[in-house]
Amino acid sequence: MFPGPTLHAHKGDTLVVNVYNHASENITLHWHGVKQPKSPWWDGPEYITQCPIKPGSNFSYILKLSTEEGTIWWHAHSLWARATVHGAIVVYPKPPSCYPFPNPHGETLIILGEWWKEDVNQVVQQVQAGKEPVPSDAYTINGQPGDLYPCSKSETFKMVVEKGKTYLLRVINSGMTNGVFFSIAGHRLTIVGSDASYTHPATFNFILIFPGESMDLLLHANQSPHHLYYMATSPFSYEATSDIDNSSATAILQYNTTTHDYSPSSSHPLLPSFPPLNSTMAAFNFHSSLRSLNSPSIKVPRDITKHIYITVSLNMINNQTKLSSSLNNISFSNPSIDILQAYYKKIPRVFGKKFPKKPPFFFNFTADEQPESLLVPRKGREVVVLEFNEEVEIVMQGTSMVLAESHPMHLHGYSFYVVGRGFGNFDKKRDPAAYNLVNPPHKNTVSVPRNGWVAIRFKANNPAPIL
Ligand SMILES: [Cu+2]
Repeated sequence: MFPGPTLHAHKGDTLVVNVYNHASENITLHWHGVKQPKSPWWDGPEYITQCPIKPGSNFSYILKLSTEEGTIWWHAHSLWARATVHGAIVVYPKPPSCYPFPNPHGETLIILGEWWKEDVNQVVQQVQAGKEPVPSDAYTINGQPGDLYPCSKSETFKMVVEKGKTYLLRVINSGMTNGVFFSIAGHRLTIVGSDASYTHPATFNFILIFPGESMDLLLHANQSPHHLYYMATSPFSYEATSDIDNSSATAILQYNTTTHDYSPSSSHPLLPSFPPLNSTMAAFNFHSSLRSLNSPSIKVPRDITKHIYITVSLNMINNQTKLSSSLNNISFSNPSIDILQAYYKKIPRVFGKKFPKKPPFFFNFTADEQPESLLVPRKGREVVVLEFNEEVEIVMQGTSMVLAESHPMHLHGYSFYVVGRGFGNFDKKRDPAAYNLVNPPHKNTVSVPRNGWVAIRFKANNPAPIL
């Protein structure tokens, strides 16, 4: 089954998931966007909160849902197994409460993915060897690449709608490498939620969704029922088209009254259009326009007692032969025991508590040329220690070391408010004045703009070692 099974729950439920590893390699599962209040043992990242589940053995996860409402997902958290081992978690409002929008006529899951013909273990070996991964061979919508690829078409995903009705699309990007645009020909999409928090409704011709993000969209079936429409996804990237998978996956939107049913060989559905592949401004404008739904539950931290400023870079190690990413110039190296256990049992020398709260070197992070002397990061396993209930701001600063790209960043155990973003180097005197502290989006995954920065805030009320 690909994608994997969907978990359905109501807000506040607790789920128990027994995972049997019938595969031939180690695996863990992570419940992406489930905050797991005070129960980090079941969060899932390999070597952070647990050792992997070995082939032939099993592990029971307890998923504690709390404030999440909307769409999140689960995925393997062991190397690149996530590419094929993932599925959705749909969290409905707890009755008698209901959606903050008119009840849709129907709901459809749209899981966007990325497919390699070669074994992803081979691909990840290249990454571990410090090379760029080979581009994927296809993007997928609910497991199928669709008509624009020279392969099987009969199982292309098809959604049938009734004219005049509204549908809720729960879109997840489970891909490995880049953000993707998603759009449906002839139809506009109204975003009403993201990362299991509601958003102020806003209508777009396309959305941009990064790996790890989810977006809940209302689709109004208000176009001519006599056409077939493609829904399509294609990449957003600043890399050369030769270095990425620059193809598009498609699925079909069809009205139930249409006189001609979809057939891969004879139908010619309408195609949506997208911004250019590298349209950094389209990305920036889309993400900047997201707002939380006005509700009494918006509590943007205003008494920040910990400011953390982190550079997010791609670096070179091993005499400049290997790529290695870093945060504040530290490249994480896997421990032999998981960090949570080391913390709990007070095992020394597994991790340090000295993750720098600001970059060790200040330079023009986003300049066209960077000094070679800064190319090499140090290796380490350092954590930031937060006081319980303190209010934290993290500014993530993209750099142009090796390659300037937008990087998705994700926090476990929390959703955070995205209070600001901008291009260039973050200016702590000027930029905070423009923060949105009224209705910023509440997210668990955010992209750092290419050659720019993003500022997030949260209250540290979920004690645990988190990633
Ligand atoms: Cu996660």
